[in-house]
Amino acid sequence: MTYTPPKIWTWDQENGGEFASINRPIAGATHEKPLPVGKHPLQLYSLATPNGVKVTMMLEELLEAGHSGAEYDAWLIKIGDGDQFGSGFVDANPNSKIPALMDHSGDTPQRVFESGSILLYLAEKFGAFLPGGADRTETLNWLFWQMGSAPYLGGGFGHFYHYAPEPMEYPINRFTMETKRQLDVLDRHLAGRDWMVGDGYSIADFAIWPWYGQTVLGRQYGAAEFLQVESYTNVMRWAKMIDARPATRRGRMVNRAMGDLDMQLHERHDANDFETMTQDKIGN
Ligand SMILES: N[C@@H](CCC(=O)N[C@@H](CS)C(=O)NCC(=O)O)C(=O)O
Repeated sequence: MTYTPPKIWTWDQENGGEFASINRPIAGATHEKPLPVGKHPLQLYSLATPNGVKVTMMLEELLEAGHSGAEYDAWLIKIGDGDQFGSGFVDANPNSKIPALMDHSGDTPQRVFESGSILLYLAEKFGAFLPGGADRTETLNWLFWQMGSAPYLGGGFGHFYHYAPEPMEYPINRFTMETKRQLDVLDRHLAGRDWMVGDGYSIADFAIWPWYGQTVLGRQYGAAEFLQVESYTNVMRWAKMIDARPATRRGRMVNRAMGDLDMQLHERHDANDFETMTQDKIGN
């Protein structure tokens, strides 16, 4: 099947595919909807996709480490329903993508969008998970590596292997090649080391684990066998180590709206919510 692009591209709203109902060639709000604001200074508007989980696993680790100022309210943004195009959300993130954070602790509310910017903001605010000196630069190297790389894994490989209306050899080959190359980059880097940078947990791990760690753990796109994830032994060891942490489990639960009901905490307002407010306990 060949395709000849027309002289001018036009928006075909009926072109199908998993995300046809939310994809648009224009930005901005589609409807008026202020964002809710809870009792804590930090207000997170998110969904437990890998980009959302980066932030919730960091917030839960901050709390676990005793940073009580990291208490937060997490509100569910259903991107399939178009919540990211509400006026309040667009004010928090003009790019209409989760995660978005509002920090109300100062004189004027501070918006923070892009998951990498949020991780860096929290690291600097709490003086945690970002080492100094040469390791700071190395942490930022890997943070920015993730921001540039994951779109090939998610938007490229994941989209064409899992979400596209039909399998297409050319894009699947192209993005599988790149995804496996990226996994090999990580596997070589993680040989003989526990963490992405230095000898401790950092925002580089928070950024990379939800995408690449969860891919080798077999949680993404039903692609574990296709990608031969077991062969990335160093990534696998690191992924399992982080997966076993209680804060990782809590971070994965926050704003989760699919899968096992006991893992779905749609909104998080209090540390006890993990015990009492999951969907298996409160139903729909
Ligand atoms: N570079 C962004 C990517 C965020 C992103 O792609 N979020 C997706 C969910 S994982 C989203 O909100 N999609 C909604 C949409 O595209 O309308 C970040 O790291 O924060």
